[in-house]
Amino acid sequence: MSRIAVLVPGKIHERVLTRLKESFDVVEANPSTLDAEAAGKIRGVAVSGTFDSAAIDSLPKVELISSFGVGYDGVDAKHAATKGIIVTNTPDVLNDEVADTAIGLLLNAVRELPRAENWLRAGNWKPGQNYPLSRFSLKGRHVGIYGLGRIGQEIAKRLEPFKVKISYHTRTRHATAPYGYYPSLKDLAEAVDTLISIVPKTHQTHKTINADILSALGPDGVFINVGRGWTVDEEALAAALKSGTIGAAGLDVFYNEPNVPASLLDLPNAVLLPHLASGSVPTRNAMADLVVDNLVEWFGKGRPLTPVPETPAKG
Ligand code: NAP
Ligand code: 8YV
Repeated sequence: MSRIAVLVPGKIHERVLTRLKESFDVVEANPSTLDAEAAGKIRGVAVSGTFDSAAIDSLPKVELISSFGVGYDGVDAKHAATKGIIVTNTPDVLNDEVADTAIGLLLNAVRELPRAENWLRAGNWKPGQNYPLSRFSLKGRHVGIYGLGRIGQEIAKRLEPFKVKISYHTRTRHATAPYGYYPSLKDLAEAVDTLISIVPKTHQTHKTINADILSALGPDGVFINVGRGWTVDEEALAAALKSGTIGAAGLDVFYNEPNVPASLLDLPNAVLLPHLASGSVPTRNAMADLVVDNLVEWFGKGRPLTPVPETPAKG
C-alpha cells in the first residue's frame, strides 16, 4: 500500500526528514514545480519558513501544514483556515532555551561581557590595565516584558532571582501574573529602564519599538529583542543607541534576516546574535520531533498535537 505523501518545500532540520521518512512518502520540492498529479497526492507539509497562500492553493488535497518554530508568521494560517487546513507549530518545547538566551543577552548587554572578552583576546589585559567598569548594572533595574506569553512568563520567572522589579504589557491582562501591568507599550516604556520584546510578528506589532518608545525608555535604557525583528524600527534603534537616547541593546532577531544593518553592526553598545535563541541540539531536536509528531498524530489518530489558534482542532 502506498504511503501518505508529505511535502518538504525547503531546508528543514535533518531530524525532521529522517523521522518523516520512517512513516511517509517524503517529497522534497518547491510546490510550484510539482505537476497536477504529484501536487494532488500531497496530504501533509513540513515547513521551516514560508508557506504562503499560493503554495497552499497549489495542493488541493493538503490536510495539515506542520511548521517548525513557535512563530508561524511565514505560514498563511488564516488562508489555511478558510480551506479547512490545519496549521501546527512547535510551542513550549523551546520556552526554556529562548528564555535562557534572553537572560544571557540581557547580562551581556548590561555588563558588556562580549566586548570585555574581545578586549582580552586582543591582548589588552596587561599589568596595570583593566577593562573599564561597565556603565550599567542589572542591580536595581525595572524590567518591562513586552509579551507575557509562554516564553515571556519563563523570562519573568528567571528574572525574579535577580531581584529586579518586573512589569509587562500585553493586550489582555493576566489574572494571576504577579507583575505590574501596563495597558499600553508607551506607559510600560516610560515606567521601566529595561525592555524585553517577546511578541509575535503580526500586523499589530509592526515597528512598535520606535523612536517614541525608545525615547520613553531613556538614556539608561536597555532594549532586548528575542521575538521578531519585524517589531523594531531598526533605523530608530540604531539612532537611539548612537545618540545615547538609550544605553544598550541585545538583539537575537532582525528585520530582514540574515541582513543586519551596518548602522547596528557599527555600534559598540549593541550585542548582536544570529537568531539562535532556540538553537541548541536538544531543543531543536525537540522542535523537530514535534513537527513530525503533529503529522503522525493527525494521519494516525485524526488529532493534531499543537494546532495554532487560527485552525483549532475540532471535537
Ligand atoms: P505566545 O505564548 O503566543 O505569547 C505571545 C505574547 O505576546 C502574549 O502574551 C500576547 O498577549 C502578546 N501579544 C501578542 N500581540 C500583542 C500586541 N499586539 N501587543 C501586546 N502584546 C501582544 O508566544 P510565545 O510562545 O511566547 O512566542 C512569542 C514569539 O517569540 C513567537 O511568536 C516568535 O515570534 C518569537 N520567538 C523567537 C525565537 C527566537 O529564536 N528568537 C524563539 C521562539 C519564539 P496578548 O494576546 O494578551 O496581547
Ligand atoms: C527558530 C523561532 O529559530 O520558534 C521560533 O519562532 O524563531 C526559532 O525558534 C526558527 O523558527 C527556526 O527557523
